[in-house]
Amino acid sequence: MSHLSAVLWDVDGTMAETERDGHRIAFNRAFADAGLDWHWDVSRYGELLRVTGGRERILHDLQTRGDAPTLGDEREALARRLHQAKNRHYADLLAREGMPLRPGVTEMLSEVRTQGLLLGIVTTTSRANVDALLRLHLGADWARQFDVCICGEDVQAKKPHPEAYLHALTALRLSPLQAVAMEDSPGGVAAACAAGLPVVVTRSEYFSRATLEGAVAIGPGLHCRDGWRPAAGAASADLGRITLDDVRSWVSQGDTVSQHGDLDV
Ligand code: XBP
Ligand code: MG
Repeated sequence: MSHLSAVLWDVDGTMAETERDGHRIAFNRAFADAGLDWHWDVSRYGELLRVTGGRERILHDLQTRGDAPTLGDEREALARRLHQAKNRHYADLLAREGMPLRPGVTEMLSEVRTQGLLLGIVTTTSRANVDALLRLHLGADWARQFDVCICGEDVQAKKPHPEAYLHALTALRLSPLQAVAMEDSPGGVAAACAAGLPVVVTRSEYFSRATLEGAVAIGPGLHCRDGWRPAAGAASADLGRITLDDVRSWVSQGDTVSQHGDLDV
């Protein structure tokens, strides 16, 4: 077994399926508020998820629109305004309608805490969005339950750049092999790998068939033991979910797996 000291969590897609029925809806509400008849449907939003960061995603989409401002400064200002409105709608939507954590996440979080490991958030979403989600499940003082929380505002370069992970390791005074990243997307895996961290992938809706390379384990979610590569061992089989011991075992094996999907989003 490795001397695993910390578990670092991505948020969107990994802790909760926030994209399709959360961020996407909030973007569309922000467009409507601004009097724009733009709409990101489920499929278009999947394509746009290649671009990390909501403001960056809007800027990317503006390049395809004939009715977008042509001057760079105006585009930047519009993207910033729409993104701020989107985040307000996102917080409102979550407060009103809720947003469940993915099954098995709560159990893993409490196992990590109970066994005395450090717990971190490493996301490049806005801090307000992390707050909107985690206050629902962990209370208004959720941040106290984490030893580090790196968000989009804390980095110059968003994932797949490793900066967010490198900041977290520095803050925790750990070397990459003392921690593990929990991720769901190719960009997240790339960010963690580039920081030298082992990564466990719980595939999310939008990345269910995406190509993933270099993870220590890839599976459908923490709630089930079937469908994991490498297979989950026999040790925690009676619990019916992925446990911290499974994660430790994958990290200490140190082998990496790749899955080449038939759909790259
Ligand atoms: C999440 C993102 C974010 C969210 C929207 O990436 O890419 O852009 O879609 O949030 P990760 P913001 O799961 O790697 O953190 O609008 O705050 O960017
Ligand atoms: Mg993610």
